[in-house]
Amino acid sequence: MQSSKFNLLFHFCYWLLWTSIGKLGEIKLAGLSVNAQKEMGSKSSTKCYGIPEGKGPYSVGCTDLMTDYTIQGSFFRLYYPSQNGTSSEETKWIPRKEYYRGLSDFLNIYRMLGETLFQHYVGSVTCPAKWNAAFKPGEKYPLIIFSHGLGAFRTIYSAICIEMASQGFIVAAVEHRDKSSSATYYHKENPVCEAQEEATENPNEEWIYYRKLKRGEQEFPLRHQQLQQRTEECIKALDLILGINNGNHVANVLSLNFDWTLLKESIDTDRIAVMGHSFGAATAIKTLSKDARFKGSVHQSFPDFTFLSGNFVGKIFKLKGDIDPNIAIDISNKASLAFLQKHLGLKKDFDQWDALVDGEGHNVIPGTNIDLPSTQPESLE
Ligand code: 8U6
Repeated sequence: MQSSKFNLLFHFCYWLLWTSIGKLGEIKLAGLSVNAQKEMGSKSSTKCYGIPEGKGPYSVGCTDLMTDYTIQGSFFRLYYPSQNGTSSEETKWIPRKEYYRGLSDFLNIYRMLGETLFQHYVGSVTCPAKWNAAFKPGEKYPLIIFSHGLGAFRTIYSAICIEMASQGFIVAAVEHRDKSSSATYYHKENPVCEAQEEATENPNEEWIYYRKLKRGEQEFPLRHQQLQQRTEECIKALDLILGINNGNHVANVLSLNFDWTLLKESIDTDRIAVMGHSFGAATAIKTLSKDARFKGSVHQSFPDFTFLSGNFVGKIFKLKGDIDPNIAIDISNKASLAFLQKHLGLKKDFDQWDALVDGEGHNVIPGTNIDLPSTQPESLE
C-alpha cells in the first residue's frame, strides 16, 4: 500500500517534470541537432547536442542485418568504413516506434506519455553514419562485436561504434533477444505476398520486450541465463560475418539495399575483438572465455543518450555523469583504441594513448574509485 502510494507520487512528479520540460522547451532534452552541428561546421561539438562524428580518417556507413525466420537467427547493426558519395542519407538513431514503448516500460514511464515524449524529443535524431553506403573494400579491417547494456538495444552506442569504424574497424552491434533489450524483434516467416511486406504493422514480426524481475525474484538465475544466450548471440554473429568474409551468400530478412559481397576477404581474421557496456561488458568477458577466436578486449563507456540530454534529465535516468560527454567519450575511445592496438597487434598510431589505459592523464584515475568487497574467486560457469 505504502509503496503504491509512493509509486503514484513518483509518477505524478515524473509527469510534472516532463510536462514542464515540454513547456520550457528550451531545456535541451534532445537538442536533436545533427543539423546544428553541420551549420557550425565543426567536428568537435562541445556546446551543441548531437551524436558526435567519427574523428578517424574513414567515412562511416551503417546498415542492419537480420538472418533467419526464427529467434535463433542473427540480428545486428553494422558500422563500417564506407565509400564516399554512395549515400546521402543519415542513419536513424531509433528506427522503430516499438523501441519507445520498450524504453517507457524499462524506465517506468507510462507508455502513452513515454511514446509521445520519445517521439517528440528523439523521433528525428540521426547519427553521423551514411545509411547503406557502399562498403569500402581493398583492405583487411579488424572486427569488433559490440554488446549493449540492460534495457538498451543495437543502435544506442552509435557514438562509440561510429568512432571505431572511422578508425578502420568493422563493428557489429548485436541486438540481444534474451529479454534484456528494451525491445527487439524477429520475423516469424517469409512474407508470401508483396502487400504484406509493405504493411507498416507487419504481422510476421514478433516483438520481444524487457523482462523485469518479479517481486521477490532472485536476479542471479535470470542474468545467468541471459548471459549464456548473449554469449551465443555474439558467437553466432561472428560465425555469420566470417562466412560473409569467405564469400557466403547472405539472405537479409530486412529488405535493404546493401551489397554484402563487398565484404568478401575484407576481415582481418587474426584481429577479432568483443566489446560491451555494463551488462554488455559482462557478455564480452564471458564470450572471451568461451571462444578463443576473440583476442581480448573489453571496455566500458557511455551510451548515446548522454549526447542528447541536458544535465537535468540525464542525471535523473543515471545516463549522465559530471564530465562533459564529448571529453568523456574521447578519453574512452582513445583508451579503447590504444588497448585494441596492443591486444590485436594493430599497426596504427593508437599507442600514443597508451598512458590513458594505465590511468594517466587529465580526468582519468588509475584502478577504480569503487569500493569493491573482497570476493572469493568464482568460476565463470
Ligand atoms: C531517453 C541503456 C532515452 C533514455 C538507453 C533514450 C534512450 C535511452 C535511454 C537504454 C538503456 N543511451 N542501458 C530518455 N538507469 C532515457 C531517457 O536508451 C542505455 C541507453 C542509452 S544502460 C543503463 C541502464 C539503466 C540505467 C541507465 C543506463 O546499461 O546504459 C537506471 C536508473 O537503472
